[in-house]
Amino acid sequence: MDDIAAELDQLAIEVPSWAYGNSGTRFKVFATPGTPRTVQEKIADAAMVHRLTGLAPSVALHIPWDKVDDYGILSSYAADHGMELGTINSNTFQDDDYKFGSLTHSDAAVRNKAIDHMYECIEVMNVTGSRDLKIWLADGSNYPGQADMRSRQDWLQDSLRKVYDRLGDGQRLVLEYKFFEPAFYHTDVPDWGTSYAHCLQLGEKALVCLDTGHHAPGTNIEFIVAQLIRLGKLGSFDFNSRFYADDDLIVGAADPFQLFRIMAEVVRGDGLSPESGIALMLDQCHNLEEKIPGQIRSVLNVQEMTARALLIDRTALTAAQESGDVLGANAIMMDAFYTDVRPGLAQWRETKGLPADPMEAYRASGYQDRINTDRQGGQQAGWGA
Ligand code: PSV
Ligand code: MN
Repeated sequence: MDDIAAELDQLAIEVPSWAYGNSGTRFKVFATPGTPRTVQEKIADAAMVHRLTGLAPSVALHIPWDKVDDYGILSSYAADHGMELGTINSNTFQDDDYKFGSLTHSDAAVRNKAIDHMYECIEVMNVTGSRDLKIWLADGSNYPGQADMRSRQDWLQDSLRKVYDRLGDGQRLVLEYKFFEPAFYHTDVPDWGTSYAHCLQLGEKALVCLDTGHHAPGTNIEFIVAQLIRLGKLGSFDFNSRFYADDDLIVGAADPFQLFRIMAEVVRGDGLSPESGIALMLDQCHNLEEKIPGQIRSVLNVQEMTARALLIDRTALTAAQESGDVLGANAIMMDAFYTDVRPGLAQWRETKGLPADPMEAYRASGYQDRINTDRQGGQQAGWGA
């Protein structure tokens, strides 16, 4: 562990404000006691995750779910809790006007409304000091012939250009892709190639956001990671797990080996350092499990798979690859993957004055009981859908 401690220290994961609110499926949203009613309470919960793990110093906001009158006061509130406000997530998928699209809509008035929303998000970033504006579009169509897919690409580039030109120094736009849902026939930004093409046209402040849940089964996601890092166009991750579609489950829960392989490419591409500019975010929902321990488990999963990825013997791997030693090379990867890093990470935490077992420390802290008692009345925060 000593050999990888310096790199491990660099790991910083951004948690999503919406993970602390209620969420569910279109069938039912189960509420939990203690759920935040305000963005301040979400930030307080996120701060608890960071206090116990030392891994999650920033929290991403979603506008309008986290709308407040004064973002300066909100930033100070976050700072008082040892947190920073991170990526600003735009939302152009819950307004009736966006039924047939937002930045890609055939009607310029609707496109302008969506562009104005992006401007509003940039205004928020100007106050919070956030670097990234995240754009995910629900835009698409359900039936062949329903929409002019080709024109929509042109409208999309025009709209994005207007947003891009509004970005200030040090600000960036990250364009997320998703292959389906809510549109079922065609999606306007379905894959990394489409996102990359638009970002390339826009310029260096536009980068791709890779949500691990947004690929077809069997997709080699680590290849996409390697390619985007190689091209200098990987802006951020939205980490989560999927079994079937966009399941938004705890990262590393469905397929820890896949998370290991992804982190191996991040490490291979020097993507852990702040200078890489790659934001490691979570984009998850906790439908059944308690939310704060769910987030603790998530950041620990990322740390565990990162540690294993850092343990890959790169020199030996390169030698095996170059000598055509197929099984030898594979064994080097598997040795790293099968290494139990949990005792080493517990020690790493103790050297930093953190609890050796953050899950247990949360249970023992009494925080959940406290918020269950304190947070009475008001409207519990939810996904908004
Ligand atoms: C869309 O499925 C998405 O991944 C986008 O990042 C949204 O902003 C987010 O989910 C909402 O949870
Ligand atoms: Mn996402």
